[in-house]
Amino acid sequence: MSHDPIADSVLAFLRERDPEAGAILAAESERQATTLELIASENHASPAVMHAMGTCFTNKYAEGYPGARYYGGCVHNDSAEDLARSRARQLFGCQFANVQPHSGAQANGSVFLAMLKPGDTFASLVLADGGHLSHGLKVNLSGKWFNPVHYPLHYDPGHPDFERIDYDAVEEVCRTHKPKLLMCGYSAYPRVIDFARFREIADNCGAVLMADIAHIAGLVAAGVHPSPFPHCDIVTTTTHKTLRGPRGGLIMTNDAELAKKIDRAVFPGMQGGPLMHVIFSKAVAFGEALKPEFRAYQEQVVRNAKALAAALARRGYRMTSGGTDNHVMLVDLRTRDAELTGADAEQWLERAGIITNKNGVPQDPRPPKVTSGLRLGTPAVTTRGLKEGDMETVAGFIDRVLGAKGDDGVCGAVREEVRGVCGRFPLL
Ligand code: DSN
Repeated sequence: MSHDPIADSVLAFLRERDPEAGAILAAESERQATTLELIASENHASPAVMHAMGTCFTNKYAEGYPGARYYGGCVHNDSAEDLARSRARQLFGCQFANVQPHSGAQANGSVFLAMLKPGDTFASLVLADGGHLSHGLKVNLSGKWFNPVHYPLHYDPGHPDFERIDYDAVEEVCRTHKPKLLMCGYSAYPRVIDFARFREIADNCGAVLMADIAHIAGLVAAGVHPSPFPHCDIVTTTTHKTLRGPRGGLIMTNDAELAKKIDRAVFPGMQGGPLMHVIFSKAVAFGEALKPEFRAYQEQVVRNAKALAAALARRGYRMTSGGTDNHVMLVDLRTRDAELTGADAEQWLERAGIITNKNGVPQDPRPPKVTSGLRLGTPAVTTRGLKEGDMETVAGFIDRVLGAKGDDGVCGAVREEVRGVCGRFPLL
């Protein structure tokens, strides 16, 4: 038996038919059930969302869009995709939604394909400051085929907006480089994004304004972070982070002409057959997100993040930008211990059952595989039911492990206590 009913129902089939695969699933199920997941981009999807993915919709080719497919037999696939699209529109208050992108990177790539020609300039925040690899990293298609220019944060520690977006500098970068597309929305940025200010800047330089809200989508859907609509022309997101759906992407707009370009870019431009089982599951997840309890969940995510940041700050850790407004925090480990690296911290914490990811802090002198920071987020532990008071306990676990520099005995002792917390806050 594993620790969750979804895995158990699959294991019932695999036990005899494919025990080798079954053993891998049982182990992953056990790992998720008995560890505290603090990776800001991960979550625990509901049984309904996970079950919806494991259905006969995986058997179907449905290239095209509802009512205009290239294959027969799509009648119920049309219903599933229409349901997902209409719920996405309702959730985010917009007029057009494309639910086919397989991932956030594919959603962003589709927007580039729709809006830019190779060599065109776009403006974004660089990965090292909290952006994403699909926002112009040189090794990614976005950086190889297009011309990214990056706007800065405030890097002066004496500035009141230290490590927050320098909106005047965004304006300056856009005035100088005249990007065709201006991107906002980030993967490691703990503060509220001023979409209205980005709109003004985009208007001043004639750029299309795109927001990648992959991290904050759940907060936006619940009204806990300001919406990119009506300010942004195009909004992309993933569906599996704070939104707590299946792994996938989504693109939205209020502009009918842009919607047509985006649809053509996703299919046939970027992708072939849509993952209909995932689209069906997206519909289920969006239905969950439309319920009042989803707002309460997102409010708790933010309260927990603030509590965890404060509890770590009391133990000598510096949060970049001084704290968090959303679900994520970037912990600068050097204030606790100048020698401590993100790579070591990630490994030591994993041995204690606390799952995190190393992450550069702005202007980090260490390389990306080492880093001086840890990125922490509260969506997954909040799904388990942990509250503000429990964040003090979690901060204490983290500090014991890092203070002892990953000592085996300390990691082992914390591992047992983490199992205890997981037992008190079970999944599903
Ligand atoms: N890898 C995701 C994250 O962790 O933020 C973004 O794609």
